[in-house]
Amino acid sequence: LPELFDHYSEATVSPFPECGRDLGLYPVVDDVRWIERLLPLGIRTIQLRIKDQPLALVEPQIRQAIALCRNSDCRLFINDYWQLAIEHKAYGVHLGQEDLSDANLAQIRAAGLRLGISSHCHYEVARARSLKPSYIASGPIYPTTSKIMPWQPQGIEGLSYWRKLIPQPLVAIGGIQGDRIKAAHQAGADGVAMISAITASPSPETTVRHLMTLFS
Ligand code: TZP
Ligand code: MG
Repeated sequence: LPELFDHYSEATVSPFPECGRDLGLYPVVDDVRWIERLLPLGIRTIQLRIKDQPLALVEPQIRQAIALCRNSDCRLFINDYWQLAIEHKAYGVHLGQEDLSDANLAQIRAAGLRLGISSHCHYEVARARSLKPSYIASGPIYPTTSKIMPWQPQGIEGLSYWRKLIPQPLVAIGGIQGDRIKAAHQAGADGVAMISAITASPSPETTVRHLMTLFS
């Protein structure tokens, strides 16, 4: 394995622009209305992850989200829709490994957008690393009901392991809520991404305020 990683780290592609290591609490939401709601709480990193909606509903949300986050100085990563992200000058794009062969990474880089890439296993971590993205997201750390995946939860031990192999900023994702943030942060995560802990909370604002205090 170490040889495999050395080989990948020799790739000569230029790196994507940096996004910093202070990613912090990283809500992943499926509607721009969540962004409107969470920005006033001081969120500094957020992802708009819209799945299974017609493009006519997606584009205006992306446009609005970009404008809102620019005004609030919040790093907005657009999931999947890299062309719209470029067109409307988003902060960054987030892609899964299944998107990497179709997306034009050179175009994303040339437009100055940051790139985050998901990874769930050795092969995916190695592939992500070779592309020198702005950050790599690893998971699922804990069991999650927000995404169906073939991978087992990796636990904090798995996260510590990825930390040793990933030089880029690292985002932990999957089943993270409450005090689990602390463990993920201590294991070296620069950001902690969450869907249901925030969007399924009976009181998302209270939850987010509390979660932000744990990330320090
Ligand atoms: N990728 C890995 S786990 C996951 C994604 C998109 C879902 C995370 O959602 P939750 O509700 O925070 O477990
Ligand atoms: Mg995708």
